[in-house]
Amino acid sequence: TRTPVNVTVTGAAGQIGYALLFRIASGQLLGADVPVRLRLLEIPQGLKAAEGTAMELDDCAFPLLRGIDITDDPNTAFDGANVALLVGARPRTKGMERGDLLEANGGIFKPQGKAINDHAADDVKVLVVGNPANTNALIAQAAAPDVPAERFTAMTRLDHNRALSQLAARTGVPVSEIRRLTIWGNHSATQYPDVFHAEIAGKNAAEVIDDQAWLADTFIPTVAKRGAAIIEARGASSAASAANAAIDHVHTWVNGTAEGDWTSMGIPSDGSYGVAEGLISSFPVTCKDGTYEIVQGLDVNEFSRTRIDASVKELEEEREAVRGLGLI
Ligand code: NAX
Repeated sequence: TRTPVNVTVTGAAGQIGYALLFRIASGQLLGADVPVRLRLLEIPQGLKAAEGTAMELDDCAFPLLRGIDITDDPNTAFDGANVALLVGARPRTKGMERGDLLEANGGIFKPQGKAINDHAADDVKVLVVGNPANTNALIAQAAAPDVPAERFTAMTRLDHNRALSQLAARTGVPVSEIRRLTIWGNHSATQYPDVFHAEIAGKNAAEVIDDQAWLADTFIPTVAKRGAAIIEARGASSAASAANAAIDHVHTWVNGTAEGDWTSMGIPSDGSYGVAEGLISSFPVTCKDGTYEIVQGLDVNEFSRTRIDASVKELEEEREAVRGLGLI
């Protein structure tokens, strides 16, 4: 029998954690034949709720679930971790400046990065979901010099999926017929969902839509502000869709992208497409055998260039800010 894969989830008692853990335990993260062991990391105040979730996980009698450990110690939580989902973060509260937000999150992601560095398995793959996801991933990565930098990724798959769904609604074509969409840049309001290389039922998406005003004034802001629209409607931030995107991100990373398609992941830039090296920025990527590669050679038109540059500029500012705080 296969040895279980250790999956560490931080913020396990939160709302994304609640939507995520059952899907991991049922085999949807890694595959229906891959046993998993869960490690739940919470802050002390969250431990009791995490224990409650673990009781429910037990009560599902998932055949693939080989154990659950709950802890408030990152060194224990990341011990032997093969997959690390960093969901818990410090949310922005009223009156909080960006510097305060970055500093508070530095206090979370720096020690977690160090614990991953010192204790995780050699093949560890890290996905940061907690916001500001790209810069939190950068902080964790900087604290883990012994782990290959490309193992630290940030989630833009929810933005990718939101964009797919908006295109499907506009064109009446099912999402399964839409390929090669790209989210560029930061997981923030400056992100850029790019349809110029996308295909809708085999035809170029920009030509099918043929309405640049709709792209600029409706599509892009709808995707970028979808998180706020969910909060407005639901009275709580996206949880099940965020958990779903985290499942998709890791599943694709491990099991690969479909032939002829690609996905979007926040990954350390190698300088491709003029994105400053080292920034964790979203790119079009293909995945195979547990590794990913940036899709090369795409033409970037004027419309796209301006928007990619604006989002990358924001990432550079965030990097400068965390440098100034001594977090990287
Ligand atoms: P919740 O506030 O429901 O849960 C967060 C949990 O993290 C809490 O249980 C808290 O106790 C725990 N936590 C805090 N600090 C911790 C630490 N140092 N170690 C371990 N656990 C810790 O938030 P939830 O709705 O689950 O969202 C989690 C994060 O995902 C937030 O930062 C949110 O902004 C972010 N999101 C990111 C998205 C993305 O696309 N990248 C989309 C959804 C979501 O908004």
